[in-house]
Amino acid sequence: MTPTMTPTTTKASSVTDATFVMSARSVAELPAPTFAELVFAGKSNVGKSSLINVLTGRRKLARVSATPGCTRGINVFRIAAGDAVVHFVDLPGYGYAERSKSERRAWGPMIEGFLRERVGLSLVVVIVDVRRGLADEDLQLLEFLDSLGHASVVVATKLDKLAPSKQKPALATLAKSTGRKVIGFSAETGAGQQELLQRLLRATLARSADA
Ligand SMILES: Nc1nc2c(ncn2[C@@H]2O[C@H](COP(=O)(O)OP(=O)(O)OP(=O)(O)O)[C@@H](O)[C@H]2O)c(=O)[nH]1
Ligand SMILES: [Mg+2]
Repeated sequence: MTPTMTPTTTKASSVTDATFVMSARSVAELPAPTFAELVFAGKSNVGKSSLINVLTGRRKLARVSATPGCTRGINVFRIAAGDAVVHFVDLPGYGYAERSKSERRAWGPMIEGFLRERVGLSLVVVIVDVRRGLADEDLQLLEFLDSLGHASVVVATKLDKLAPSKQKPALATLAKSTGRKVIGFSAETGAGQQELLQRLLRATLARSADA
């Protein structure tokens, strides 16, 4: 099935509806790729679920926890913004040592399978903690996305935890080491929210133009 999207404008930047669709334990369980998928990936506890809640304006849409490893399955949300309807996909975080061995072994193939197989995939948002910079897994993920030809954007979150004078240099360092644009973000202050929403909308429009 071809993913269908019918956005007609880039003006609308706010989410008008957001609902939880499902939590899948495997790629096979996921719904048919009817909607363009915007995917959120990154290390455990960086703030992926918090970012989804801020973007959608729903405080409790995605479960957030101070304990790493909160998001276990592939969580899918249906999001309406203006004329566009897309799926946000919250992936379980990587690099969480406390997971059981079998869970850690299952993570790689599940995410790899997801990134290889989902034909509706429009953009992968790779989220890093601005204070911690890039982990090996982040770089590997970015390389993997490039090899698959998937568009990606790096978001450096928890910006509020850095002194204002340190924010720009930290973002510049990340941009240099990833070789791509980095959007600074904070779930606490809402910084970067509009810029990221615009980027997500552009990705869905680009996809619908391709279809
Ligand atoms: N100060 C600050 N705290 C944040 C921000 N984003 C997330 N947090 C906190 O970081 C912790 C982890 O947030 P989550 O959104 O659950 O992180 P996650 O990446 O979804 O974590 P997993 O599902 O375990 O992979 C929570 O205690 C959040 O409140 C932010 O921008 N600023
Ligand atoms: Mg999470």
